[in-house]
Amino acid sequence: MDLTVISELLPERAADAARLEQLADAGKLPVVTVLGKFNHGKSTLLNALIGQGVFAVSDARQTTELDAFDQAGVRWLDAPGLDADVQTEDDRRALRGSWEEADIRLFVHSAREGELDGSEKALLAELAADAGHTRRKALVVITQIEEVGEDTLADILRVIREQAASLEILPVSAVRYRRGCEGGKQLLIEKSGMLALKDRIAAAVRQVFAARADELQMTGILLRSRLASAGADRYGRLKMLSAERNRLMALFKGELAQIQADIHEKIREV
Ligand SMILES: Nc1nc2c(ncn2[C@@H]2O[C@H](COP(=O)(O)OP(=O)(O)O)[C@@H](O)[C@H]2O)c(=O)[nH]1
Ligand SMILES: [Mg+2]
Repeated sequence: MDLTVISELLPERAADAARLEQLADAGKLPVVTVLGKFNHGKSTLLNALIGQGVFAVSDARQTTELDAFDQAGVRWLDAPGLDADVQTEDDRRALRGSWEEADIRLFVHSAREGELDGSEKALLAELAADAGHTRRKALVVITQIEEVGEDTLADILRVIREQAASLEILPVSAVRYRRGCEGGKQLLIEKSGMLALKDRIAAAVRQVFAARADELQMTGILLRSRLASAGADRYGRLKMLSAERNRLMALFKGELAQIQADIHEKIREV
């Protein structure tokens, strides 16, 4: 399929066309990315998952561009926060890039912030809709759980389960996990929730190539039918214009003949 045709005929499906380009690259590693507001622990979570301090962590806004790290057959992608400055071209491109490139999306929300806010709920709705038509995996990861008490955490999780009803929710603490690893404390590692998250991601990674094949097929079918109807619309408009042109032409010819007849009449009179 020629992708330039899609951007010409279906500008509203440009993101699907960009994703198709990604899917066409058979050698591409499974891509895992983080989504969510900044300062919710996205970069810290990625560092904990790969076991190295690769991505910049800070209280200030750090990630402005896509930052990737390949490890054990997976590409880990750090992206700017949901509240990134979308006025700047870099941020916009990075956000779009992480959305298009990623096979597995970790929606990150800090337990310290309580329930989800409006912009997070909107992003979750987008993720759920996307998962419906692409089968791309999205997991909700609640970070920094050691910062709130057990009861508070239970309350927050109950509300978020209602807010993100169709998605899996995994509570974690990257800090507990690091402490547990450094001190060889198995209980702390267990309580960090990170092993459960790692297992869940590994299972999703194993599904990536099958999911991509499905997505390629489904997106292909969707775009083909949209292109066909856009083409039919154009063909219909062309036929209408051509009929109108023929009508005007006939009218014009009739009038011309009339004028010629009038002139001949006048000449004969003279
Ligand atoms: N207590 C605690 N702090 C964390 C945890 N994860 C991240 N942080 C802190 O939260 C702040 C923002 O983290 P960062 O990973 O840069 O967030 P990002 O902007 O979403 O990438 C930093 O000061 C981190 O040290 C955690 O699990 N527990
Ligand atoms: Mg970050």
